[in-house]
Amino acid sequence: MGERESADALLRSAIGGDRRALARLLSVVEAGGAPFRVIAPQIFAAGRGTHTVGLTGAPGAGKSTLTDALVTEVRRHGSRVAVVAVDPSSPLSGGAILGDRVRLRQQNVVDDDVYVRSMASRGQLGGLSLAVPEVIRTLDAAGWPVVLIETVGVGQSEVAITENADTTVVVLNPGWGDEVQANKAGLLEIADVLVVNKADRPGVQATVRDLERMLHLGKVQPWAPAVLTTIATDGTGVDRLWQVITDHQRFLAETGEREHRRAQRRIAEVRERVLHELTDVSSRVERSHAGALIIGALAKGEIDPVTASDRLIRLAAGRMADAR
Ligand SMILES: Nc1nc2c(ncn2[C@@H]2O[C@H](COP(=O)(O)OP(=O)(O)O)[C@@H](O)[C@H]2O)c(=O)[nH]1
Ligand SMILES: [Mg+2]
Repeated sequence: MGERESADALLRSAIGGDRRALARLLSVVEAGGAPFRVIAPQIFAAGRGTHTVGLTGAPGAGKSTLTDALVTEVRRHGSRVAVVAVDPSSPLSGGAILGDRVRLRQQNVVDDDVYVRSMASRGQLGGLSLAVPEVIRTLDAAGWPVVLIETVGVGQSEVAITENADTTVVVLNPGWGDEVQANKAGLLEIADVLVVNKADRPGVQATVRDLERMLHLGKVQPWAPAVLTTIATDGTGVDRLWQVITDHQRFLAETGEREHRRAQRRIAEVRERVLHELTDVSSRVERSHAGALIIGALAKGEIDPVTASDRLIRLAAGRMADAR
């Protein structure tokens, strides 16, 4: 059986509801290699338009706990739900360590209508930021209408990953100047929904007030980000959170904003992919025999940098032409 056939078969089985096939398919997708590339168009074509919700915020804010509470809430409404837990900062931690952080309650773990996938930045050809949208697409193709994406931190790459979501939920805590930090990190700008989690702790109302004040300073937008409070550990406020998330989904659909955003994201994604692949070709060419000769001549001052780069680009173009 050829690679194409097997990836095809995995996709068919995954679409048919086979979870083990889906897990293997996601590994093929994450690896980003040739078998993935041949089925990428089919995965795209099979997409039905899943609603993606990104949760971001500082480590310890309660994202994982809130994700589990949201899974429970989504299931209460009868919809299937997938969770993608992304850790861009950990190149080495495999699924086991990361998986441990997405600790769903037992009722969700055994639920056939809940699916969890952990991703670390390990081994992908295209890097994690290229793999995440493809993993989401694959879950979409496999019939998961809601995908929650949890990132572990608030760095640049985490924010970029959150931007793959239709609805971005920023999770903060009361007190400690969290709202100021979030503002500095640019989180208030990307938030469709702001959640002050750990509302069982002091300072909730002050934090909510500060956030609302900061939001009002921003420009008027057709969707005004809501500020909500939750206690993720006992589920308080999570029903309201899910309601606001679905309100946002409806807003996006009705205004045409959803398709607009998705199209913009696809364009940004392709730019990143092209850049990544050109960089990849460039470094492979540099390491090739012909490339090393050019670099050697450049190092010795026998040729100038412009000539060296022109020659390397010509080599790269030749390689790419051969590969197609
Ligand atoms: N008191 C309180 N603790 C919470 C709440 N939500 C989460 N926690 C606790 O905060 C800690 C970090 O939660 P976690 O979900 O792992 O945070 P993450 O790093 O953002 O994913 C855990 O010990 C949780 O039990 C809450 O609403 N109230
Ligand atoms: Mg977590």
